[in-house]
Amino acid sequence: MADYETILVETRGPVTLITLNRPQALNALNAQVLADLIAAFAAYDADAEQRCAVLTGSEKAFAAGADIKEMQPMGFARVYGENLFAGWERVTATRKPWIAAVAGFALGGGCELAMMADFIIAADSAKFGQPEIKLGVAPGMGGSQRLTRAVGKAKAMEMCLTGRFMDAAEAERASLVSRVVPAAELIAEALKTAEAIAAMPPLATIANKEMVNAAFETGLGMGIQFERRLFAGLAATEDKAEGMTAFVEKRKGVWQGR
Ligand code: CO8
Repeated sequence: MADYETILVETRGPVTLITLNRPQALNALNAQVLADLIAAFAAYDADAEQRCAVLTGSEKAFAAGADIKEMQPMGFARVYGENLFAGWERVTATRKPWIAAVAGFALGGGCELAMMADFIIAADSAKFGQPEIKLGVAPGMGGSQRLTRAVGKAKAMEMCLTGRFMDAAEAERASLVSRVVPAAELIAEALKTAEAIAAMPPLATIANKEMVNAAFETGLGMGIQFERRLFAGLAATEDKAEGMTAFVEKRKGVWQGR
């Protein structure tokens, strides 16, 4: 397995566990973290044995934001000219599913990174926020768009304009996270969920992810057309034949990924 400077990567059977590991900076996201995550997610996506991933941080912080010290000297020419943050699109291009397991602070870019995941499982200690306004800026890694789509205008606007944090209970009520678990159980719960996903038929897994994501990119009619086409495509897979036969024969399906 490749060596990374700012993250730890381990595999647990078909599940890849990626842990942000810059404790001295509360996992602030600098250029090296981005490079490491791009490489780790690309390796995960390319490995046919790996079927679901979990991204997590520490007990204290999932990630406390983009690295403010790195951004401090950057003016317009660098931010715009170098297209700062565009590299995160390579993380969101991951085709296979991944879960963000969030404990502690998920602020600014940290909240935005969590929202890039297919869904978030939060520890009861989690705190989400977009406090960039206090630095004279605004979300730069998709937060103004993903947070608004997740929690609606009122909460997103209030969080962006005041920088206030949302705790785990509110995040669950607002549908920012799929569920909240005790902090001590966060990793075990996230891995258990990832294992359940990893046991699903591979092509159907990718199709389900693409369908749900299409809801954020298209109108209802086009989205339903997209779903119908992809659904029809799944009907041609061996795993569909196996899945339905296994149900009728009252046994578990055995997936081929074709
Ligand atoms: N960047 C760099 N270093 C950080 C960051 C960060 N985002 N967050 C924490 N750290 C560092 C601290 O500087 C400190 O380092 P040191 O010990 O060397 O001084 C160390 O991590 C520990 O942090 P604290 O001592 O502050 O820990 P506390 O427990 O007292 O406080 C907080 C924890 C509340 C999370 C606090 O650290 C904090 O407020 N952090 C910043 C949160 C924030 O504002 N995040 C948003 C960042 S901006 C962003 O994500 C996108 C901006 C896009 C604009 C781009 C324009 C160029």
